[in-house]
Amino acid sequence: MNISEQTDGKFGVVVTGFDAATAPEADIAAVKHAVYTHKIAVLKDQDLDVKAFLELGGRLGTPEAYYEPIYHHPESDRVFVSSNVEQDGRRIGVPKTGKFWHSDYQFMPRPFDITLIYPQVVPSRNRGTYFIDLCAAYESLSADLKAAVADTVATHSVRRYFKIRPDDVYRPISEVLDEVDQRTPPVSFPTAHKHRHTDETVLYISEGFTLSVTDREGREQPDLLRALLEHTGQLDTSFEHDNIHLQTFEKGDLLVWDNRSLVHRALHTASAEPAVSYRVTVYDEPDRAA
Ligand code: 7UC
Ligand code: FE
Repeated sequence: MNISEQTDGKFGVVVTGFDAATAPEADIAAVKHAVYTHKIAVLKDQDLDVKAFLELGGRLGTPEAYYEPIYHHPESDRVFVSSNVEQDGRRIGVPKTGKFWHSDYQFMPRPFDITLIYPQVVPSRNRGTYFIDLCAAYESLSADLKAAVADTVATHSVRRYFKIRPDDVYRPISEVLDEVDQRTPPVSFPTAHKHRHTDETVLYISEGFTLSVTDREGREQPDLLRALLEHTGQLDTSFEHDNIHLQTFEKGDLLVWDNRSLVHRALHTASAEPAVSYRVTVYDEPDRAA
C-alpha cells in the first residue's frame, strides 16, 4: 500500500495498493490516520460489492443506517444510495442528494465521524464533490472574528433540505415541516469546537444546515453567521474561493473523508447523465486517530 499527497487540489491523499479484502490492521490504521490528518483519502482501483463496501466501513468505525428509509440500499439499510437512475422501473435511493454545503448528520445530536463514498455510475462530465476544510477556515479567521465566535453556539436543522418523499405528495407543507421539526429537532454545538480526533479547532457551520449563531445571552447573530460563512467560502457561487477544493473521481475510486472537519457539496450534472453512488457513514468511537 502506498499513500501519497494529492498534487491537484488543496488537500487529501491518494492510496494505491489498498486491498479491502485482505488489508491488515496496520493499513486500516494508516488510512484512518491519513483521513484525520489530510481530511480526504482516495482509495484507488476498488472493486467491492455492497457487502464488502459495508465491511470496509466497519473496519473504520461503526456504520449507521440513515434515518430516512427512502435512501436505503435494498441489500442493507446501512448503505445510502444517491441515484438519478431507475432500475426496472423502480427507483432505488434518492436523486440530487447533498447539493448544498453541509456535513453529514450535522443536524443530528451526533454527526458522523467518517464518510465513505463509492461512486458506481460515474458521469462523463461535471463529476466530483466540492470540499472546504473548516479547521483551516478557523485558523485563518481574523483575531476579531475569532473573538466574536468564542462562546457562541451554532444551531443546525435539516428543514431546508429535507427531501419530500413519494408518500408526502398532497400533504400540506406545514405538516411535513412539523414532522421534520418533531423527528429531527434543531441541534446546537459550540460554533468553534475541538475536533474529536485531532487537536484542531473546527468552525462547524454550513450554509445548508446552520440556522443561526447565538451569543452567550442567547441573541441571534445573523451578521456574524453570514461573515463566517463568507470567510469559509460557502457563499461563493462561482466556486472559485481559495478554500474550495474540487475532488474529482473516476470509476474504482472510493473516497473516505473526515466528516467533522469538512463541509462538502455535491456537483451534479446539469444534463440528465446517469449518476449513482453508494455511501457508508461511520461513528469512530475512540477519541484518537492512531
Ligand atoms: O438528500 C439529501 O440531500 C440528504 C441530506 C439531507 N442529508 C445527508 C446527511 O447525511 O446529512
Ligand atoms: Fe453529504
